[in-house]
Amino acid sequence: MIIKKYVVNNMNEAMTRIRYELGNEAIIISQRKIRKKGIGGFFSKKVIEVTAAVDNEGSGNKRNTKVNGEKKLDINDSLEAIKKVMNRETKVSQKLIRDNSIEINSKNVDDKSDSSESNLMNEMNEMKKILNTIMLTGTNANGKSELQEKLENLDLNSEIIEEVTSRITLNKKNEDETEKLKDALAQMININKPKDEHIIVLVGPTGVGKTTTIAKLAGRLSLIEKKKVGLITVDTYRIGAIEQLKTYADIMNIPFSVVFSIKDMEKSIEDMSECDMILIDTTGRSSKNIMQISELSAFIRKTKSDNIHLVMSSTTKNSDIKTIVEGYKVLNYNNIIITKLDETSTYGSILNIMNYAKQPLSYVTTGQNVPDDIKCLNSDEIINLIMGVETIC
Ligand SMILES: Nc1nc2c(ncn2[C@@H]2O[C@H](COP(=O)(O)OP(=O)(O)OP(=O)(O)O)[C@@H](O)[C@H]2O)c(=O)[nH]1
Ligand SMILES: [Mg+2]
Repeated sequence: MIIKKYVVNNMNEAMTRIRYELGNEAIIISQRKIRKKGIGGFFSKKVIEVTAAVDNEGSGNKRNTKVNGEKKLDINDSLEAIKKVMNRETKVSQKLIRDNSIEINSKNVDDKSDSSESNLMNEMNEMKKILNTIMLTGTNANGKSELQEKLENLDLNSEIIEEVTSRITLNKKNEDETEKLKDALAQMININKPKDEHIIVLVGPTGVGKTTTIAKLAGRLSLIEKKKVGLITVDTYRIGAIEQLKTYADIMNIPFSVVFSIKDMEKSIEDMSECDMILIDTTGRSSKNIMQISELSAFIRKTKSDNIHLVMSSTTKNSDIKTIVEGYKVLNYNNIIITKLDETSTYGSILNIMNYAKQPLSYVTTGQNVPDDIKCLNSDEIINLIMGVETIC
């Protein structure tokens, strides 16, 4: 059996498309007015969603959909179940199908007792739920589900798409697609509301915004929260790196120190013992360069900090995220900062990074302005960004 959902402006359009695509044998299983929900469809005008089916047994067109690892949803099996429900209530079903509707009310089933009427309603509601799941997760002509295509457009990677699809399929709540998607995303988001830790170290690839983020944090803590903040850099590698952070320290009038060797680290931290917080900037390194990363690791161990934030740009290619996140694991980072949200228009990378790093998100940065362009986002804000409901300009 082939089952297809059409979103059309009127029933004429639906009938034309159904006859053309599925043939004269096709039956209409349901029709309902919807406001095109889901990603990008908020506030749009009402359309009709028509679900039609045609029996093509023997065509060998049996399709399975991977739902969750080994568990598979067989569309044909599910449709068989639906057919059984429909056959059991032959008279009513046939009348409803002739009317192109499964919207049942008491007038349609006058000849039925109250209990059989409510049984029928329950079964039909079950059927609707099964159909919704099939339409959402079953494959279309491109071999992809409607949901999969939507999630790909949000720039989510294939592992996350599989996990989201699985969570939605297993979600038995009576919610629409958007709510189920929100639920699935919420379960996968991990946030760490930053506490006032004594020593904070930022690590990450070159150019992601570590130094700028340190300056933003220093500005926020010293100028707004009136804390005593000290800055340390171990970046003696890049020309101009010391000057860059020193300039911010001078503007904010806060202590600043450069650590050239591992043994200098303890001394610099001791010199800042009066500070409430010490922010340590590090050299940007390629995660593939094991030598450089282990050199950095020696500096970080000396700080005795257990607040290591991995800084990553939201513009990082999906294929590179895993390499970076894995390469930096030796530094034992326990927070993630995602920068440059203003430079992208899809925010799936937030979830991609969090999912690979398996560490909570502490901050995001949203522009070059020091100290303004840094934020702690809550779960709803992240979901809205990922789903394209909100954006950062
Ligand atoms: N658009 C945008 N640019 C940013 C953001 N954060 C930092 N930048 C810019 O990114 C560039 C690199 O920033 P840095 O702070 O020097 O990056 P870094 O990670 O310290 O770089 P290295 O020390 O060389 O590894 C600068 O031009 C920053 O202004 C942000 O949130 N949005
Ligand atoms: Mg830097």
